[in-house]
Amino acid sequence: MSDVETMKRQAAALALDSVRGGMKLGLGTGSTAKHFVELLAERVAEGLEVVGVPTSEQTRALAEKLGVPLGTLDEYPALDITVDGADEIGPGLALVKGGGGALLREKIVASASREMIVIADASKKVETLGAFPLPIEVVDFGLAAIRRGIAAAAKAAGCHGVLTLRRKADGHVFVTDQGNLILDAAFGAIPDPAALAALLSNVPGVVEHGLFINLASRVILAGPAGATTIS
Ligand code: ABF
Repeated sequence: MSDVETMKRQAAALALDSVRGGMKLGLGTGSTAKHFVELLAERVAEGLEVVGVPTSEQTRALAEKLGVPLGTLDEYPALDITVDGADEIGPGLALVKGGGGALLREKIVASASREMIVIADASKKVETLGAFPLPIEVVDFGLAAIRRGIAAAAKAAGCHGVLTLRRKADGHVFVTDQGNLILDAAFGAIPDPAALAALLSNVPGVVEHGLFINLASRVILAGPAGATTIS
């Protein structure tokens, strides 16, 4: 396993320490969350009783394959803990998420959880959000008008940058698990994430965006010198 994968797994293992029998867990998406699902499955095989609610079809398939009992958010609308990765972690535990395209379900599941634990390698911590393009999930109607709405909202929050329609490696347009599209907004820097989040949420056609404000309760960051927890 590479050094960075070892760090991700270490962060995932530390998050697992917070899991108790009987808990209902939101299961995140991405390579770091994958480590958590794998470690959780080992504990389930040893007798730990939990129910997982996956944030993507990808995570559902992995958890099913590994034997983690699953339920839906309709069956379990109040979750104990969600453990998920992030693309950037900024001041105040504000996050950029959605590089994996699962931001909508991730945000719904995290919002339904008493606690959201973010696990990541130390490279994800930044002073200013925005170097990672911000994913914005939009409906498949009136894309040109939606782009204009997003640009105006971004300008009002002091952000400027190119919006790129996300495509898969084969060139086909990327479609989310909910059947929507993603515009990746290369702002470079987001001076006021909370303001941008509120403005983007008001743009007709924007289903959700990857700014997670006041959702993470704890971040476990694993670096070469060990892990630290920020809360
Ligand atoms: C999910 O996976 C996303 O919200 C985020 O985009 C991504 C992080 O992936 P990784 O853990 O592979 O860096 O958590």
